Amino acid sequence: MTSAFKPVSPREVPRFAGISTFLRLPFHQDPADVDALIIGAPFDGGTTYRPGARFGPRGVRTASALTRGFHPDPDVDLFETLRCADGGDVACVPMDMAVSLARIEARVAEIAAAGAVPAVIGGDHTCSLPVIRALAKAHGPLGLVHFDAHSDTYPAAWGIDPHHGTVFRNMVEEGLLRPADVLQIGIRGPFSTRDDLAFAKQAGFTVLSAEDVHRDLDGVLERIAGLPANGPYYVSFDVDAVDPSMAPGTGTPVPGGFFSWQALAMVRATKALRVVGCDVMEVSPDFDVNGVTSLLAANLLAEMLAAIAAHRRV
Ligand SMILES: [Mn+2]
Repeated sequence: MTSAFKPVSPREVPRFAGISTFLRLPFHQDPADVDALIIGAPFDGGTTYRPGARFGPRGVRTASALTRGFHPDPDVDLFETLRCADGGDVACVPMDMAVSLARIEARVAEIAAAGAVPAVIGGDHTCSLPVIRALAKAHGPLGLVHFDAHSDTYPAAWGIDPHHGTVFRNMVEEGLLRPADVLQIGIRGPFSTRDDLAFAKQAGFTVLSAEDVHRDLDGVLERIAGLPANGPYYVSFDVDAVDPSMAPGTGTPVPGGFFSWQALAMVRATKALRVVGCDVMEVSPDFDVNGVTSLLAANLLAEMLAAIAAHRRV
């Protein structure tokens, strides 16, 4: 399939030249023309510790210039399978969460209505809430593969709910998820209290720690691939799931996380699922070192798209 919705040829325009779009894709805002539309959600007003994820979309776009389209595992050429474009950023308002989340939801609703898959670059994890609100309206309740150091099912903070640590509880309370088909991976302590994971477990989530990944990655890959296939899924990757030594550019780092190769392998395993939307969140370039976090985040999002392409091919 030949399509205009693939990266500019690096033999015509060097990878370091031009205005940064995700994967050097065309900037194109109409989701009706593509299979996957990448959008930025530059909002970090739900952050409880170090701010800066509002700069995530810019950082990830710049770092994505070196990412290529053919993925040997799962043996798929992303751009021959999916027409992709960079749809630009949602116009978030830094000091107005309600307006920002409403605008993200409206944009994702447009993308879903056009039959395209939204791939969202955050922004803090609050931004996943309006994405899943829109997708659940379009597709019904979603299963979820959620990579994170934190369960993000925690209580309000300073009277504010939602924030970036509440959103997966909010989604359950709003009926947006199929809790039995939710896998949280990478969750680790220390926690604030002994009961921090009580909500997730009572809701019916399967919660796997980073240590579960380190001890038995193959078992975790099987858990992902073994999720019930009947139903739409969402993949959400908080970059703080990865160890801070490999992904320091984030707001709430926790030691003991994934190696980058483990993260990529787990994202690849989502090719078994029908994924209707995905995101990479919490990249905060001002805390990064030589852009390593943005580079990994760009590759994680590209790997999510390749997994979607691989799923559609079979
Ligand atoms: Mn998170």
